[in-house]
Amino acid sequence: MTQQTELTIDAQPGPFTLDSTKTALIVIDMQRDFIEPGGFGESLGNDVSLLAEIVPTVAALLAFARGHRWLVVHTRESHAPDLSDCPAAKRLRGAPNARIGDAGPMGRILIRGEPGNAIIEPLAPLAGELVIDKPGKGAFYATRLGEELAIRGITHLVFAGVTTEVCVQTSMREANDRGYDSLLIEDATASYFPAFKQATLDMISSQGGIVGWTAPFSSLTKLDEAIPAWR
Ligand code: TIU
Repeated sequence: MTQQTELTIDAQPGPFTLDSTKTALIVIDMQRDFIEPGGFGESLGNDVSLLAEIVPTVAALLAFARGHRWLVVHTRESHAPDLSDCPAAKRLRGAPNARIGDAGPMGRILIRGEPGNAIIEPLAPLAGELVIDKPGKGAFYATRLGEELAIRGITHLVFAGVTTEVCVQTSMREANDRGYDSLLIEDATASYFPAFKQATLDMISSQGGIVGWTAPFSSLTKLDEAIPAWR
């Protein structure tokens, strides 16, 4: 049977309708530097254990996206080894002994190609999926993401990843300015600060969806349970 490509998802502030042939899942920065001890997240003074809790849900969301043949995009926050793409306004954050580019237990912090910069193994990209290295908080800033989406005719974006109020929210605001309709999966995103996560979810969907939509992952899976012939 032909797979139905249009899905309508229960979301805040209202239903989010997408066409799978024009949709991309954007998984933001699920890399060791943020999720494991010894990386950038910990160097900023954060408890990284909070972020690991979403890994099973992000893995299930990846499986859903692959099953529905969405374009899958993974981002990594990363910098060139010579730090030419890391302004002082960014590098001078964190504790003085553990800044971007400094040596850490997983290699140089937030540097492209270092062990700590890799996407965590349970969420590893598959062949054919896009991996975007981004020097900023937003996934569109100084990357080829916009061009990659445009040549594939993508109109709708589904977001997951970390952290909710920093790189995820920045990327969703960039997407909104560029004309994409965006949905954030609530239990597939995390922050070092749970109150910031909740505030961000509220900010995104308030004012009639001023930035986009939010929904729990169950709003997607219940669609497959209702019509198993889609799979
Ligand atoms: N510090 C923090 O919450 N986030 C970042 O620095 N980068 C991302 O959100 N990926």
